[in-house]
Amino acid sequence: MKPTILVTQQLPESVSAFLNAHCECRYWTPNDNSSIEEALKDVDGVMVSGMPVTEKTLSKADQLKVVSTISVGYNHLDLEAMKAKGVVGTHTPEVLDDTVADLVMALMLGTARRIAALDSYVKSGNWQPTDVETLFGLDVHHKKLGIIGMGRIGRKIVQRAKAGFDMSVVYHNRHRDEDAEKAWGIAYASMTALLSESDFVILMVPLTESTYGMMDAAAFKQMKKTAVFINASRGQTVDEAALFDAVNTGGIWGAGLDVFCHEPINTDSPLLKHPRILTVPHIGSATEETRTRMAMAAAESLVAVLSGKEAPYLIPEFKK
Ligand code: 8YV
Repeated sequence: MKPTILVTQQLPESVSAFLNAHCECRYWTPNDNSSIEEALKDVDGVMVSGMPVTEKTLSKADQLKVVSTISVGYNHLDLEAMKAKGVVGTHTPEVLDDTVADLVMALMLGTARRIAALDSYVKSGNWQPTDVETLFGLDVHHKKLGIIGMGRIGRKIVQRAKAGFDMSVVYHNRHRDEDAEKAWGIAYASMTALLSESDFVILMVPLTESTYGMMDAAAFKQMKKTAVFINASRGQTVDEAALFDAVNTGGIWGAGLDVFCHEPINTDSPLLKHPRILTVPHIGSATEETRTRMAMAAAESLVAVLSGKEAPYLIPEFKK
């Protein structure tokens, strides 16, 4: 008999076909009449994306064996509550690394060269030859890049920054990575050195207790006035009021943001009003190809767990 699973996310056809071949699929969305707790009552697995999975969510999930999230980040999953229920978690690292690194480069270039503001300017019909100087941006090439968090995505950013833009790169990480230093010609730096020396500071860390709010007023104060801050990790790693203040008072030059403390961000947020803050709606991995790869990776991991096989992408905290 096939296992029963709950799908809480729209999936590409190829992924639905794969799941249908291996499982009885049920579907649930937050607009349904039944609660998620009820919907999870008698299923063996669940596919989620950003949906929080808490102790309450799992309160009736006595048959559940696996939560498979279509994301590399898993801060929305309560791992302890899952362990208490004997449920394992899988996620989707690797398949999105290049795509997120591409978006980070786009944010760097887009912020430094003011692409969104200039697009609006041209389309406004107010293009004046004399305005040009006020629209000047900053160079990216040959600058110093500081990456906080040197995981898989960090390495992909390094490749692009080095090969494409001839940047010098420093990084800060929980663990020093001497292989990466040798392979890519990058240097380890303390947080203080990285913040005070870098022209572009990229935050690429998972959201944990120790990274929550790590970019605060004190951190922004250490940055150069000409520096650009980029965040494509999780919004809660940044004190948004401090970031706005830093850009608005000239403490730093600008910021490019893919992620926010609350998503969708409230349209009253001052972050959305500043011309040197570029924003996109959490689309780091959102290309057709990569989102399909992520959904398939999540589906394969879910089916592997339910077939008693080793899941390709078990969340590290569940590895023996
Ligand atoms: C997800 C992401 O697709 O993978 C992650 O951790 O941030 C995105 O790529 C997104 O979180 C889905 O909600």
